[in-house]
Amino acid sequence: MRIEKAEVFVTSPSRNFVTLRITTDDGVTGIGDATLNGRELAVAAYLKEHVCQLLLDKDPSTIEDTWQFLYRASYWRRGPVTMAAIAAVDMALWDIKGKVAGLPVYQLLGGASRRGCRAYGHASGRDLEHLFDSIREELDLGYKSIRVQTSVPGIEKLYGVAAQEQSTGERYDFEPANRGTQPVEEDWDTRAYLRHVPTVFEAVRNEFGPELPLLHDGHHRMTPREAAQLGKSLEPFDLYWLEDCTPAESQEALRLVRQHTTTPLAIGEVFNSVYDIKDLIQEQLIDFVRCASTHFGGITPLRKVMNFAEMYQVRSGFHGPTDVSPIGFAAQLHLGLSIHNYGLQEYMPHSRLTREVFHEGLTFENGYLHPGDTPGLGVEFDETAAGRFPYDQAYLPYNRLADGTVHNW
Ligand code: KDG
Ligand code: MG
Repeated sequence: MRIEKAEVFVTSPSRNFVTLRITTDDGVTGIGDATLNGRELAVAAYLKEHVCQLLLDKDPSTIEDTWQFLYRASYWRRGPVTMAAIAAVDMALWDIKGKVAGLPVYQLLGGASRRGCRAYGHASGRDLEHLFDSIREELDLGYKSIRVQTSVPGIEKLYGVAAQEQSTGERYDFEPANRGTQPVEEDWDTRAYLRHVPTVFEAVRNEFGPELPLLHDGHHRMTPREAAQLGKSLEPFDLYWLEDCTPAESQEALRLVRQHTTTPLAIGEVFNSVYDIKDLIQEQLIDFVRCASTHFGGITPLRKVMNFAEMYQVRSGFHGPTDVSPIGFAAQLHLGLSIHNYGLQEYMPHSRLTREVFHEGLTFENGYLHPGDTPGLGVEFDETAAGRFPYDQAYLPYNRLADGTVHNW
């Protein structure tokens, strides 16, 4: 069997997605996710101009070799654009292998290690009343673990706090990439944040009791000392994890945080390579790997990292926002189901329009996700539906401090 065609699609059903479709000379197709939020066309061009032609006439069964070829032969390794492109090829080849074998991908990865993958939902609110309502809505939907984000007095616009009420059903709006030619500016004040967040977790614990696993995302905004302070002040509220407390480029930052707090730490959604995370795992500076198959080079390297992490009791917590397409999401769900050291999966259901283009096979029942038993990844890409939603430029928002300085987020 040989690869006959490799095509790239950019479509925007609610938000932009980049999809690679590989077709074999036997007519088998495989699909992969190459979406890089806010920089989509760079990956589409990388694939179209530099990768697709390299795939033609190759044997689609050689997943490891193709991965190594794309990674090593380019000389320019790593980086989000390169690794999202390689991820799409990797996923498409696993999809093909599963279809040829007549097996869902998780079976090819060793079979299921659990009945389903426990997922966490997103709750947020501009005040405690709205936050509590939001948590109750998530619990009603079946989530058994909840990420809590909150508005902060003194900060006007804050990323991750729902722009609209959840009951509209269009939940993708929680993490908006704003359409337009310029990113939206938000504001930030670390001292106000550090003062307010522990009071919110105290209130949530008092309202919902000690059992419910609670998570929080710091979006890379703190210095190591500030992150240590937050981790310490959240200890009485027993978080499941504190995510991205410091800028992710600096692995040593987490050493200082770790020395000062027992709050579990999660990081990795912006990582693209095993080299970004290996020291964090080996030195046991983190508890959860937040990498996403889409931005990490696909199933192949993420599986290696999780196997390595198993030796250090570090578990998965794969990034699952709506800018990971249903294909990328399915890819990491198959992996999550198969590995021993599964932790928790972030889950934000895709919008109705997204699901018109990507027909998902997953189920979400009683708080648990399952990728389904359709051969391959279990997602179908509807090219005709995709054509109805042309690319629409969008940017993530960003932060400035009170004096106008650009801040991390
Ligand atoms: O594209 C960036 C978003 O996916 C990210 O900001 C969402 O932090 C996020 C999360 O944890 O889901
Ligand atoms: Mg995050």
